Amino acid sequence: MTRPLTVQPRMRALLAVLALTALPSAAQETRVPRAPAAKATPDEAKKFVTSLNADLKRLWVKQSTAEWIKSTYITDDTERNAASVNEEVMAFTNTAIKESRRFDGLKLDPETARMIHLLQVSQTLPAPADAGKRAQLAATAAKLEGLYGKGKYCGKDGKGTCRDLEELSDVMAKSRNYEELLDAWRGWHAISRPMRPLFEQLVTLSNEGAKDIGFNDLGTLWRSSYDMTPAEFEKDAQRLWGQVKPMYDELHCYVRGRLARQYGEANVPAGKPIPAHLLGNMWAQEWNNIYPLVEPYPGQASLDVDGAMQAQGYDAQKMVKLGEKFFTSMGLKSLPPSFWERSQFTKPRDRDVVCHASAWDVSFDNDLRVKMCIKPTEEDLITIHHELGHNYYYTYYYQLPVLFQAGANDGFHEAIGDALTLSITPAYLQQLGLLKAVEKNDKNLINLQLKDALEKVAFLPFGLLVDQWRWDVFSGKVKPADYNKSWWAMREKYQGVSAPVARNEQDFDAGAKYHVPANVPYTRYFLARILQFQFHKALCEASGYKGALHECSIYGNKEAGKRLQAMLEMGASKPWPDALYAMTGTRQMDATPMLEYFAPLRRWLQEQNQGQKCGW
Ligand code: X8Z
Ligand code: ZN
Repeated sequence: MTRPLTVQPRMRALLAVLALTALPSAAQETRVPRAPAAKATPDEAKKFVTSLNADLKRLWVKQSTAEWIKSTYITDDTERNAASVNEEVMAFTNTAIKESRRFDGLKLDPETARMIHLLQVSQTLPAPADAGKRAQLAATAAKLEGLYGKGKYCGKDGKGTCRDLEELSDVMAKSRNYEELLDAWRGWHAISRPMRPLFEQLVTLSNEGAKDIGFNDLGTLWRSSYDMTPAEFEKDAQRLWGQVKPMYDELHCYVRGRLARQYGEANVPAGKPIPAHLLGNMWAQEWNNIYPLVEPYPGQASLDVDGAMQAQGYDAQKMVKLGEKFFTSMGLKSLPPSFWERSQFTKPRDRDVVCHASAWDVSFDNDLRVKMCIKPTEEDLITIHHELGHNYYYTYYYQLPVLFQAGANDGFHEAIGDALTLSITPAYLQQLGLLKAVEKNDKNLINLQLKDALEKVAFLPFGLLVDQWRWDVFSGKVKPADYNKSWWAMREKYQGVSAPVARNEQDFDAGAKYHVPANVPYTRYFLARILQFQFHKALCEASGYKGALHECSIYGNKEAGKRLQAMLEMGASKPWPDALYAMTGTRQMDATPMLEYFAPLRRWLQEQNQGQKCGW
């Protein structure tokens, strides 16, 4: 589909379609296709990608239709149906990739060469050539996501009222009671225990699939879609982490000190990791919900938007309209009527659905949708902008051949909507009547920056570690017997958080995070947190803005809109450094704009942390 979540897109596979005469039929996929006697030519390669695009489109539409139905109505039937289409797609893709190897070493035109490369790295879940194993992998993947979507906690003895992730997350966000938080945390982390054997199977089978198409393991395949070698990409991700880690450490130190005041030194000791259930979020990935506990200057102008949204009767429709208006204010087009008819904005009362937000173009033809379970909160308003960023990418590249219908890299896709949210300033919110006037002074600035940092900076290590862990799992460095131990080692190393109660290898805490059972790569979100500040800076410059980066807003600016649109229209047709260059004038991902944005907060944090025992 492509896109579940924007993205799962890369499970593309297709049916062996007759028109693709160069490809062996699906029934033959178990043998490696041999080159025909005649030598392959560049001209043949061109024809190959032309039919490939047509066939992929047919298959991906079929696949994302099945995925949409499954995600908005989880049953054994819809799971089996989606798994069967995924099987078809995986079979076709495996065969097509092998066939494309005939063109290795030929001098091809850049478009054809890029399409062949994109085909080879297109899957996040490649299947072994063996039909039985392929069917098993597809069924396992569907079950895993289903277990997550259906997850509920019904109290310690299993006999209480059952609560789903939305309800438990609400506790994590609002409760300040240590035990109540622990209960919600523990309850949700129990839903992933039954995933463990399925996940193990998924690793084994998809690794076999990756090998079959020429990659060492699945992690290597995932790291191969960044227009550099997998080893270079690993290094680049660590380089970016090195740029931002000092800022994260400063935030961690300050927040830990404030949490110790709230929950006591015994619960939150200095110099030690923070218990993972105290940060306002099930995975401690974003900390904005504990802003009231860590507010630098209480008594200054309120930054609370939730209250105003609820008081003013903001519903899902109104929130999405507001999101769309941000894009149209920059001169981008309106969403098509079908978006409003076909999206799922709120959680249906009568069935299980995948609530995790996602954006779709189901027919790869401007059939835009979002799937969310929207609540009237600022957090969901931000997520709506995030999802619409995906939809706007889709709408500007849907006329390209399907192999080019993707982000320049997957981090770009995740960064578009987020970049725009950096312009959701107090002044903008005030215009909407969602905030009272916020006077421009130093204290208000620090309050505001800290609130932003709780979302943007706090996320960075989590964004990185999910795949650091999975890459080790896929490479075999981490064995199944150590899944949980190694997960917590990563969480402690990067985030400086610890499990709030003893864990063991019956637990499968990584599985309590959507992207693990749903098999969605996660490094994209780490990249996006950094890229969005690069985009923001470039769009501000395009708009003619000259002041401090953290004060810029591109709302309503048509020049910024044009610059953005030009990049969106490129899709994946060029290597990502070219797209980045078109947008920003640089060819490297770089955290400098993010550091520049948060410069005032960093000075303040450094003062606050003086004399503290930072680190863990
Ligand atoms: O999964 C998402 C989006 C859909 S692409 C809602 N995000 C990550 C997460 O929720 O863990 C956005 C931020 C990180
Ligand atoms: Zn996204």
